[in-house]
Amino acid sequence: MITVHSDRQALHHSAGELTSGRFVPAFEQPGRIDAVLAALEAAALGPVIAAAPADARALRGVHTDDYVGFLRDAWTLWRAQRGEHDALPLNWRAPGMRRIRPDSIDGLLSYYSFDAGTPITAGTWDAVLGATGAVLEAQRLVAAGARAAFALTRPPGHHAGRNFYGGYCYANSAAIAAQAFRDGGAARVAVLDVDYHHGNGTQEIFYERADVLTVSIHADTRVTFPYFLGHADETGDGDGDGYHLNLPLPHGTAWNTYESALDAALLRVADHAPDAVVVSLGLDTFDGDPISHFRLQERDFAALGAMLATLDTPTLLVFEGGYAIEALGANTVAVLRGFDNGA
Ligand code: Q9C
Ligand code: ZN
Repeated sequence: MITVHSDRQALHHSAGELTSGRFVPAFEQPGRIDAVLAALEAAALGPVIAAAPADARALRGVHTDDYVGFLRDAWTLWRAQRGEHDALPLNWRAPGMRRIRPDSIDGLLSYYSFDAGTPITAGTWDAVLGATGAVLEAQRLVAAGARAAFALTRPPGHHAGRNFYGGYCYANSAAIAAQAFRDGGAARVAVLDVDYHHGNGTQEIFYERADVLTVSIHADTRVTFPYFLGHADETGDGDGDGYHLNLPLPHGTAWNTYESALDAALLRVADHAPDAVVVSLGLDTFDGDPISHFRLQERDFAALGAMLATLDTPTLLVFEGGYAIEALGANTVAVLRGFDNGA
């Protein structure tokens, strides 16, 4: 397995985040990538390459021009008005309020975000361009004939939609890669999201399209972030009707239940007959994850990787969540090894 990352990704490091009413050290932090890189190296899993950053235009296949402009300019505007500390929004539109784009930076943060747990820092934009460069380099390798590649990217992406950020995500790397496969001639693409959290951004981006099937296995959003999407009755709209599948699972889910959901997901993906598969690979389904409530073990991640390989389709694995830093490297290696052994 070849791994692609970017040194720029480390430039996004927030002082902390608002969680459960407290300001705490950020769970989504640069050490996550360092831990995985160290484990990949120790396991001699294959080549690791550092990609060049992407150009802002690379986001435009998936994100709106006004949103990309906001991401590019947000820190500069914030620093000028508010100072060197991380930028966070404080309020959102309620029903009955209007979607008018504000002129002030505080208003713009509110306009483009959906939570207060996703700070914009001095290095966020550079890190996003780094992650986008990495995922597109990995996508090119797969499009050029590699059986699979692993984009070791952060910040993660699957909560970011066409014109919004949240859930630690700013640009949707998996969606950008899926669109790149389409642009490169793939007729059908599937995005399979195995992060603990529902991939609301990916769902939103492709919801009205039949060419990109989206499937998400996640903690039931009746009890878990992001709450307002991810339910089993969401199956796509318009041309995309029937081309989205949500498989919500209860807190406490362990491998036996998870495996059944993964089986159903893989059947749906295979039925789509994709030319390429993009996996949103969150490792926060791990038993020891500090913000999640599933019970997967290291051996289960190996089984997950082997099951992904049974699709026998060119596969791009894109790193998403996973916050148990001490186990993150071993769990990631387990998925990639499982995949390689199953391929
Ligand atoms: N007390 C990803 O895994 N905060 N994002 C939840 C926990 C948001 C996770 C609050 C979690 C977002 C990519
Ligand atoms: Zn997650």
